[in-house]
Amino acid sequence: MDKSLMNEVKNKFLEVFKTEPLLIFSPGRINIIGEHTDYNDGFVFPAAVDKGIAAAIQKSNSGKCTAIALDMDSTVNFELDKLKPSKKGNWENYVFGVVAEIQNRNKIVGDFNIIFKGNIPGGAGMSSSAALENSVVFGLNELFELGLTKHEMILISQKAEHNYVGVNCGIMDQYASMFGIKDNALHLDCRSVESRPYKIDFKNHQLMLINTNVKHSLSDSAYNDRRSACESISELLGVKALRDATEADLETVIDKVTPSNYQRALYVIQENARTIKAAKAIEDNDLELLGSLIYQSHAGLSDQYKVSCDELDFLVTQAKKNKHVLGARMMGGGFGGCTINLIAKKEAKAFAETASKAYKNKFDNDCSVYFIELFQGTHLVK
Ligand code: GAF
Repeated sequence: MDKSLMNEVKNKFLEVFKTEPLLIFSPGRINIIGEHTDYNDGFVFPAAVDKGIAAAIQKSNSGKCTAIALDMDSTVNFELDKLKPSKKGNWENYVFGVVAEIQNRNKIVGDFNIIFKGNIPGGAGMSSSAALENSVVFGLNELFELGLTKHEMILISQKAEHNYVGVNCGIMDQYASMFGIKDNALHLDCRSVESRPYKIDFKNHQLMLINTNVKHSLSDSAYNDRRSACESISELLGVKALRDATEADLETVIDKVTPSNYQRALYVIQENARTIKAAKAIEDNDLELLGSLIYQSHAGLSDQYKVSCDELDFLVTQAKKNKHVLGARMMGGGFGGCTINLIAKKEAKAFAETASKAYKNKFDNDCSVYFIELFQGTHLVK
């Protein structure tokens, strides 16, 4: 975690509100494999990272609440009994949504001030949104002694995203950000919302992210469309979620679904199976197998689920040309953001340079490379 980021929000808080705040760090996440499986009650394999949101929060006695997003140099004042979603795309929806969802659970929140700043660029697919939601719910839970469990807090964050942000997300991002364990990835069953930690030590290999630095605008609507397609196919199959279906089950309705929805459902069923195999591959330290599952995941996301984009596909193609990259795929919701690469440590820098050059030539835009550490979930910083 970046201490200077934490100090910056703390100092700003002291300067603006003249009281000592509670400090919270809430991490973003990566996901090794298991994409678009969470809202199908399936398996995912995320980890919290050392990048995220630093927040300073304290009660307010000014009769109103103030939230300041330092990154955006933007301040919003609001009253707790007049909450409603702000314009689509505005950052304050993450804050308002969390407060509103806490109130919906008949918990009483008093006036508060919050200042936050992040070091994950928005749109990187590393879930700065879940990190922000979790920092708000975690901070309010501490401040007003709401007695919420971590599981309750992540459901509040998720509902805030559904009802105030307008993305019908699954539970992966909020879970990983809240429950992250240092040096571990979490093999999460999104039905039971329980995970098993896997210590991640790939010896001579490591995970590296490359951010395309693009986020194509259809991402939110396409996300919601994919989710409804999955739900309608589950209904047709008479199962609770696609996690309960097999490829053979899907074949029985082949004439009743569009070819594109058939491919989408097939992708989910296959990705869920890959995620279970990946856990075993990590356990066996079989990095070749893990890498090939990661490449297969990208192919599915791009060709079957259709949530990739030219920039992501290009970076994965670059990775495939380099024998030191065992696996690469788009990460997160898609239509931009990062690729995650499983690469030999001693070749990582060289590949990053080659891929960056090629990317610049092709798109006349820079990509960014992140070496991340797996970190603990949302917590108070003393
Ligand atoms: C986004 C969502 F928020 C997650 O819930 C998950 O569905 C992911 O896209 C795709 O795996 O990050």
